[in-house]
Amino acid sequence: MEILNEQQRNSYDENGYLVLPAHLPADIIAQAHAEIARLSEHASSISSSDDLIDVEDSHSKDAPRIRRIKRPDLQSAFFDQLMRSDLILGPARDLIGPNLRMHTTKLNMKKAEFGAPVQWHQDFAFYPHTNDDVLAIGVVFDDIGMENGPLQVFPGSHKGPILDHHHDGIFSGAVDLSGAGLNLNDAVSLTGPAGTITIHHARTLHGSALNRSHRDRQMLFYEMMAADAFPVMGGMTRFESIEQYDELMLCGATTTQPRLTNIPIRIPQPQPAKAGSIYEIQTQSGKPGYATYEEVKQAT
Ligand SMILES: O=C(O)CCC(=O)C(=O)O
Repeated sequence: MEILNEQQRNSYDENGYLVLPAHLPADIIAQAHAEIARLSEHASSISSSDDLIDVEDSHSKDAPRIRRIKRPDLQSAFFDQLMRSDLILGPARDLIGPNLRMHTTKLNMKKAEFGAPVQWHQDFAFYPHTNDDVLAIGVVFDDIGMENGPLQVFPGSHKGPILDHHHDGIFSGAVDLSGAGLNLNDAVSLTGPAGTITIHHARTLHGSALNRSHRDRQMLFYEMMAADAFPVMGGMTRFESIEQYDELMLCGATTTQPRLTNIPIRIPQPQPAKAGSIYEIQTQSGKPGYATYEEVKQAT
């Protein structure tokens, strides 16, 4: 074990998530804020989402509202280096072994007053793999409390089925909690000071509410898997060749021998008409979930 102790690993195995409070030093958090400010400048030159930035429905060039900075590892050497540092890879190696491949990265901005919810889902519903040594590390850049949309998880849900993320036969990336027999009161909110990291298993059911508070909740997700977890056909992992796939290796050795384990999967097909970011996909779910900014505005 590099970073975690046995108790933390057992807790992850049991509950499907882990929180390491104040794991990153203050200078990294300060640099991250400067990088976020730099990458955010692009928003005032676009009127709708593009390859770099996903914008809120209420965005305009004059009043920019960023929902997500896409692939921060590609847009910023700083976020790429952070992903490859022992601060991030150490805990992942402790949980799923020495050979790690990146799936994707994203920086969910959840800005004060209007930052969008992410409806309940399991990552594995979007990208089923041959085994479930697949996880996401969330890096918290602002203090997160109950009021600014913490990541919420259902403990132990990573041991259950992949729930129904379809609507009218079309993949829509969201779960109806009560339809699945779940109660929001049983979810755990992952709060902590800036510098905290969260880790959740790809089968863990999770989501986060609209940020109506006066404080931003900027959180970057590094998603990765054991190198021998291969995407199952029809999932949303795209690569053109094995060479391109191997470029995603973060550490250790690649393989051409997928490890198959007896786990539940569902194929996220057919894809919805708007198959962009999770935010766009989930607008087509037709399922009850966290209130959106537009719904709250209409009600007040
Ligand atoms: O930002 C969040 O709270 C949830 C992120 C997430 O689950 C996602 O972007 O897929």
